[in-house]
Amino acid sequence: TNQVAIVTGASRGIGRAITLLLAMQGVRVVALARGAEELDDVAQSGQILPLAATVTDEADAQQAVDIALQHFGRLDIVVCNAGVGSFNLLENIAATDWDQMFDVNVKGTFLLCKAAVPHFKAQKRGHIVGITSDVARRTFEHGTAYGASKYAQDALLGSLRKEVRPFGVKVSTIYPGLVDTYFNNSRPGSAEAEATHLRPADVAQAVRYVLEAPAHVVIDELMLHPLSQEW
Ligand code: NJP
Repeated sequence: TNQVAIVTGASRGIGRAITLLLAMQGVRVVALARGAEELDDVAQSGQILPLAATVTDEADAQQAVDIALQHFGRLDIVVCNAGVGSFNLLENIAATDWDQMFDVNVKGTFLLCKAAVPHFKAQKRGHIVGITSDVARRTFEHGTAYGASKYAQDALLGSLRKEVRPFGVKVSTIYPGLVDTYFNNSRPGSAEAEATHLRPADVAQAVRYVLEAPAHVVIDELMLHPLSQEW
């Protein structure tokens, strides 16, 4: 494959696993995160171009698209993965935390899609993959802010799917359950998480699967959970 992707939230967790799996398959990746220096060790192959940027800034999102086109000469895939969450009773959620969840999870997805879609429509091809959450499809205590942001991100992607389909552009939404990452100040790799959580690589395989669908097939939605998780 000669393809080029942008992956957001690529420094850690799920985004890093997606970046590494795509690179292993020969996809060249603009790997966007605020802490892109965490990718320095894997950037040497030349397959991965770390980009220190924030998904919440419109100019940064546009820069990611411009760099893909200038440095690698094309853009085929964007993976909107960057996300943050904090969990509490509604009355204990700081308004600043609410804003951050909506800025990163919803506006971040919006801004990268906004930058990439004109290019995808013009070339009549492209694939947008959104990493949302199973909580885009269920409600839970302590999830008023995070859950609302994931429902919003999911609605954005679902609406966009209808807008771009006539142009041959695909939107696939991935809904993971619990994943063993740095999310919400976790420390991945514990023995307990082995049984109760997906690995970041499991979600990366789901992304690979939707990307490998034949040209005439779009996998609209894909949900995955650890077998132990009731949801
Ligand atoms: O989280 P974590 P995950 N601009 O904390 C980046 C969803 N999800 O891999 O900027 C650009 O290990 C941050 O990089 P940095 C979740 O909602 C998770 O679990 O350097 N990047 C880091 O690379 C999210 O959408 C679970 O700090 C920004 C990455 O995001 C996605 O999976 C369950 C950024 C976060 O890595 C990946 O989360 C589920 C910004 N402004 C859905 N802010 C789960 N873990 O259980 C943050 O259903 N990042």
